[in-house]
Amino acid sequence: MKKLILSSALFMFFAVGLFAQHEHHHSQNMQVEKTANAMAKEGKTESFKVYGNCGMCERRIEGALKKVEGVYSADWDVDTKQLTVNYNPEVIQLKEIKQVVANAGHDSDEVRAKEEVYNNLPGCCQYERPVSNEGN
Ligand SMILES: [Cu+2]
Repeated sequence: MKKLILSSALFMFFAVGLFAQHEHHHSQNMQVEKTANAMAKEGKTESFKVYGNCGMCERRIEGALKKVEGVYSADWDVDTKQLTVNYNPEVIQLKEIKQVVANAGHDSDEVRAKEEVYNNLPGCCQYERPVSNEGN
């Protein structure tokens, strides 16, 4: 009887050991997977000028890009007027991102917002438009 207890205790010991090892291996795989996902999600970062005035503009610009597939992050700086976007170039092109921004009412170096969209912006947001890029 004592021998039986001892051998089942030994068995348990090994079983737990194997299980623990398996778990460890498993979590290591998960880590590798996570890292791969993070790499795929790293995207490309670009900055360009977007015309605007205030915090409302910031929310409008960033908010418009938040819903766009392939755009991981968007940050517009009210002081420098620089929009920094991190995106997946296999899903969306920079020009398309500028088009989304223009659709929200904001000119950039490449795409100009339509007159009626600009005119619909609140008064405080009606920035001085660049004269250099005639569009539409
Ligand atoms: Cu504004």
